[in-house]
Amino acid sequence: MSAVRFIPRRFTTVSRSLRFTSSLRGRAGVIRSYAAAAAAEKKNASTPTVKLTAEMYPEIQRDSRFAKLEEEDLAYFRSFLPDHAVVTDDTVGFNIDSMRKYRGQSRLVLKPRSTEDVSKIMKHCGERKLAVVPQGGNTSLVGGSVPVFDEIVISLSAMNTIRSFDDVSGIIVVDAGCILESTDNFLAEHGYIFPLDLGAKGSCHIGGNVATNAGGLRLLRYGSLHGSVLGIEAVTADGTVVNGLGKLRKDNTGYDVKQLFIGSEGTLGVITGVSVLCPKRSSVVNVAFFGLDSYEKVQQAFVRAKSELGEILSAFEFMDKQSQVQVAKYSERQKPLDEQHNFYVLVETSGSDAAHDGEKLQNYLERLMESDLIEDGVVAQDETQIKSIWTWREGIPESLGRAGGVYKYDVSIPLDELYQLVDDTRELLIKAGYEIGTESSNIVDVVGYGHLGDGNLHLNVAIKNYDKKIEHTLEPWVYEWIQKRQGSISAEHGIGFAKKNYLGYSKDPSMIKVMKEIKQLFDPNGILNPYKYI
Ligand code: FAD
Ligand code: 2HG
Ligand code: ZN
Repeated sequence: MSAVRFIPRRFTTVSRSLRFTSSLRGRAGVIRSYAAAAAAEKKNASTPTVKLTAEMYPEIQRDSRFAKLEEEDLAYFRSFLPDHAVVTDDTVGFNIDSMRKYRGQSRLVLKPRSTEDVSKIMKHCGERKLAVVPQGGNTSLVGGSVPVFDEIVISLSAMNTIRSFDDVSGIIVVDAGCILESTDNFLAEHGYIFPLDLGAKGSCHIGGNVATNAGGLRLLRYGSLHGSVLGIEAVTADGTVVNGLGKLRKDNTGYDVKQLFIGSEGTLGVITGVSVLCPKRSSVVNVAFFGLDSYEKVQQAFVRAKSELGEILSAFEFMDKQSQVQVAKYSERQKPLDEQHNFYVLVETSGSDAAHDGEKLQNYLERLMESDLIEDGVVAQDETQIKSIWTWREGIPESLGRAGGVYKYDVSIPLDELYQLVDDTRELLIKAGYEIGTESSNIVDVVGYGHLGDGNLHLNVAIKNYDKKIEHTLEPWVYEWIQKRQGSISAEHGIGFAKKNYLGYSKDPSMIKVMKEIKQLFDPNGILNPYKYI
């Protein structure tokens, strides 16, 4: 790649503004601190620092309809699973979530190796009324992936085989436990790309992605998993294998049952296999990162990106100044720009003609500069710089969690009011008497960023210690704010434990009734991921 491809007026190249070193980490690095946190917790298992969910939320009681695990159950699981797949002594990392906000008390983690194993497990649990939690990479941001009480964890981590790939159609069939990044690396070797990308890619599973209907960084380009997932194989509460692992783009024969599993968060069945339509990987990718002084200008830059970059636009991420301050504080990475701008945008193009795409991006950036929409920016000159800028963006959630914890709100609101929620939240907390960002205050900052192209804001209130008083100041106030604007209280992370009581702020009672009927049909005893969702 040539040294300097785009130098719009007042634009600096990344290579000039940043001193890149060979120690730049890959994008998977984002999630490693969570793994480190879980490892630290394991070492310190006798005095864990994450409080039990049951203690934090004493209003939730264990459901007495569920049986308690007995020696006979363990003996049964050991009759068909190898010893290392029946984990009873090292369950801490499976009980604590990635935000270190929730902690269950499961004494058993099962690691099935096949759909048949899952079916046997579920048949037994169904008959015995033993509650279970399907778990993928445990990167959930809503407390969905960890037990609340003593539910058995069914970890899909040992089911990680790519079952088939057709390099004409681009259709891949995978075990649910395949890690997103590994699957994407496999596809890259064949010139294809997985139609989903997110900061937790190094840990999250395809099954978990489908179970949460994950959105991520390129939904703008590739759409939702409701479109790209072609088939699902899942095991329901009584051990029945629902075989819907079709590989057809078009199939109008009856109800599209697989759609129910997409976004069901482990409440309807354990997903064991998934077939996905993957697009061709773009041969030319460009990334620019620029600073703007107002949210109004961010919106204008987005509208112009849609018309001026058109079909090559593949991501449009926005971030506020506070987010940059936090990443800069905790990250050893090189910053793309200093923190003097009020807002930042990462724009990515993906296409196949270097000259055409480069010219389009350069023209777009120059026109934005001429219209005084952007103040300063950088354009990546090679793949390392592209990765580095993306890593910076993807590092925001991790950096925000460094001080202790984060109250996270993942919302969809009409674009014109999207950022207003961040300002209003800050004002709410100040009026309630909280100090923000001082040495002695528990609240570190109130931050907004997200997938502007999808109308999705991540409001994060970073704190040193989880505090019920702060939580009650924020909730249900945030959800009421969303409801008034007919927004969604969960744009991409799901409902899990965190938002279970607030579904009504986004869903009509008639819809919730149908959801409960569907749950009853698939899981009449409610053993699949209880205390969550509905
Ligand atoms: P887990 O966290 O293990 O589980 C999530 C839920 O799915 C749980 O309810 C669980 O019971 C259920 N589940 C998991 N596997 C199965 C299965 N095989 N069958 C049935 N149910 C199952 N999310 C986004 O949408 N967009 C983002 O950009 C994004 N970025 C993130 C960045 C970071 C740093 C982190 C930590 C998280 C991010 N997330 C994002 C949230 C999370 O990564 C996604 O929700 C992801 O899809 C969860 O996958 P997982 O394998 O870790 O599932
Ligand atoms: C992202 O877009 C993820 O980075 C995580 O969805 C957002 O942590 C969050 O709030
Ligand atoms: Zn997101």
